[in-house]
Amino acid sequence: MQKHNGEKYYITTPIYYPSGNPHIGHCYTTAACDSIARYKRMQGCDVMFLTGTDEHGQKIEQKANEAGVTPKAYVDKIVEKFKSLWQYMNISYDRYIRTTDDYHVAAVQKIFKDLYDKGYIYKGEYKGKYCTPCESFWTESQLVDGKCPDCGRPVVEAKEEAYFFKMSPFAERIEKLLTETDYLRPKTRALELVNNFIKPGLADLCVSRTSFRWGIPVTFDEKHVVYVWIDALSNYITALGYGNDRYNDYDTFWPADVHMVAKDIMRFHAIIWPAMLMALDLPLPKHLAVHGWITFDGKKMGKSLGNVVDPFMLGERYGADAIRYHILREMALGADSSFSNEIMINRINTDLANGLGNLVSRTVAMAEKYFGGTLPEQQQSGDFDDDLIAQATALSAIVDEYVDKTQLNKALEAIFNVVARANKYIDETTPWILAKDESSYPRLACVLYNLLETIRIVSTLLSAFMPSTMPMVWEQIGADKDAVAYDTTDTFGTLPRTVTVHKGAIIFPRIDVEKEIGELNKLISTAQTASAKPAEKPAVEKKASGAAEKPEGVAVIGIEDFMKVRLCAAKILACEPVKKSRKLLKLTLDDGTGERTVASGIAQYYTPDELTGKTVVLVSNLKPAVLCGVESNGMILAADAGDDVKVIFLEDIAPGSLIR
Ligand code: ME8
Repeated sequence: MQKHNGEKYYITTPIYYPSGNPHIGHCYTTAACDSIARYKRMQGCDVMFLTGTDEHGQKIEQKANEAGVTPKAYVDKIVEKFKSLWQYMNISYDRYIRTTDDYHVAAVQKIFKDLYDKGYIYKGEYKGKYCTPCESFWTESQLVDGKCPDCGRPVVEAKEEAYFFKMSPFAERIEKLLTETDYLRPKTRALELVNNFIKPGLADLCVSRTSFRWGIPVTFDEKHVVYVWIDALSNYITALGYGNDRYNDYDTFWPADVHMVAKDIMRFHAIIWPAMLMALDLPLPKHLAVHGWITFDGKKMGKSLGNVVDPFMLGERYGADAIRYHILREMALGADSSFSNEIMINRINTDLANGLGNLVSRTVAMAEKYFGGTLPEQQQSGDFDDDLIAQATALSAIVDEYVDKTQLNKALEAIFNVVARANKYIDETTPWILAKDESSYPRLACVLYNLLETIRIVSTLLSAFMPSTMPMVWEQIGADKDAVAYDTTDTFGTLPRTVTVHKGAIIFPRIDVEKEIGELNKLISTAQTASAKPAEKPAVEKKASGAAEKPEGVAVIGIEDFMKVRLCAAKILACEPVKKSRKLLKLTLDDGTGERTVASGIAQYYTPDELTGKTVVLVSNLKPAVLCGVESNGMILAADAGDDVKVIFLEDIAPGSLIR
């Protein structure tokens, strides 16, 4: 149990581009930071949680021109949408920065000038490949198939007078930061950055532009505006008052504890931001947590797909907390997470309606039915209590650790393991049988008390993740404010023995899966039609006469079906035969996010030694199955080579890397 007594804690989301409406991808990072901020406040930290919008740049200027309004009028409207979404999602940010705010503008001008005066910014001419949507220049070697490595869109040649930020003086320190410290999470990404960007020689960064006006003017050369990253990244310090008088929190909160971003902007936060801070002689942030993308039909959820999975629409149907829970539970740090309505609805049903919801409603209903709502004083402990109590009181320490590691899916998994344990406890103790015999009432009261205490602990910890619904749980279990303080979560016995419960509404109603999917599909196809670009001709039509024939009897599937299969690299950490089987080997795999077990039918073709240490292709989203007593979580790919079976081995690919 951590108690922080006012210790400072500073967490930030990226500042989002208000070039289109916020979507579920933005919700992920923001809900994740919000949950951490709330958790840290519960632990007693003095938290600063910053979010905001990154409002300058060519793309916004273009969009505003298209809409026939000024860039400021354009962003004002969208910023309102971000703010109302955050309100709707119950995001408890302490500060919202807009890069068009005067204090930020003045501070960025000062930072730019300081860097120039120190000799880290110089004037040159930029020639290169430029991705307009990402506002990024790329070197030839960084392009993927000639296209932008971040978004996959075409790049154009660009050339203009520009100021540059010298990166090379910081290369060595940054390499050390990435490889020798805990700055970047997950660490597996460090190698990729070092190999792709640092080893080939860090290119200087273009930091001003003359070809558009919607930016912060460079004070000493007014035809230039500050270009993207010095403006955007500085927000993390200007919002605290660095370089301005608007706030006075820089000394209190800097360096940040966590910057959270997705992998699209990892490079800027892992390399450029530390370099800027080094150049300014400022301390570096403690951690950069990089998560993957929420994808839909295999594509990154982005503005064009935004209305297909509109967070307001989902929230209206299931409640903001259910959405928060689903996205936080699905995304493992570092890996992508494919958004599917079906998985979301099933998860809401399984974890929230059947798991937590049922636990609360059953317990409260039994307390009302058997004791009129108020438990009697006299109680008696018995079998199964110790295990439940041990698991419930150990939970906060586990959640603390996962929150500190920004592994929120694991924190939620741990909490729901205790929910499952409590539901099992009901089956083990059979309160309905105890209720038949008056002499068992003391035991029955004890069972219900233990359940209420477990619900109290679980819901207190969950309130950081699902802040709207947990107060409804507290109301039902008769817990007042003091009973749901974080520092009561590692002990049993906080609720009064004679607690009174209050039956209330069902917190998470069960969803009729089939009906709901039907309705959602209708909504989605309407949204897709509305946002559809002219349809591409089917691939088969484009093929010349040499098009490959598919083998007979093999169904053709669409890319959307293939994309449902999640393939990733996984390293075999250990391997052993399965006792009851001649065919199966039990593999322990590192899938980039943690360990998992897979049973594979290759015992006749490989010895454990031949497999241990190798990296293989894992189908990581197969439903778990129990094979000869081993729970198998996925499948590894192998080729059928006639009489032989050959596992597909990968070389130099980090566990967790997606394969498609
Ligand atoms: O990059 N899945 O703004 P942005 C998960 N202004 N997270 C996603 C996501 C998805 N499909 N799509 C977006 C910018 N995000 C710059 C940042 S910071 C100094 C400047 C989230 O509007 C995720 O956090 O493109 C990602 O890094 C961020 O939104 C990008 O937001």
